[in-house]
Amino acid sequence: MAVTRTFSIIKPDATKRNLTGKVTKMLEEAGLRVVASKRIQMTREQAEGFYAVHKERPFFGELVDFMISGPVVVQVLEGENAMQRNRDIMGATNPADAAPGTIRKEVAESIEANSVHGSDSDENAAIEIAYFFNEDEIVG
Ligand code: RTP
Ligand code: MG
Repeated sequence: MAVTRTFSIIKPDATKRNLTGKVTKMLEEAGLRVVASKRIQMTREQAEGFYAVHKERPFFGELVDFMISGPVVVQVLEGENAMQRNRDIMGATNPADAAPGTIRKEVAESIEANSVHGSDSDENAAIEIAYFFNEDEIVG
């Protein structure tokens, strides 16, 4: 299987509770390598642009407010089939539906404060990585 890259965000609910390390450890133990990482405070414009695909959904405003409510850690993850591997360890969007052992089951607070974002296709991973990182910031 090919080694690929995906994009991850450790969301404000997790950074506020000092769980950056715990979440990263779970990603690493799932076979993903952090090849780029930075802690940032997203601007409203940045968050709206990132979530533009969800613009028409009823939760868009709350989602943007939440994503700028504190620092996030944006990461590029590398591994075999990285996008799917990351989605598997993240668990279902709503932590109430997430399987045991997944990040959202172990850490998340609610469907909004669900601790992590992960790209949902290889195509979106490339777009999302380029939204936050220059190629020279990624060291594989
Ligand atoms: P993500 O994009 O964050 O990795 O999560 P996902 O693919 O599992 O979920 P998606 O459908 O893309 O939704 C993006 C984020 O919006 C929030 N959300 N809130 N209140 C609601 O009904 C609702 N539904 C989704 C979640 O924080 C979700 O991660
Ligand atoms: Mg999504």
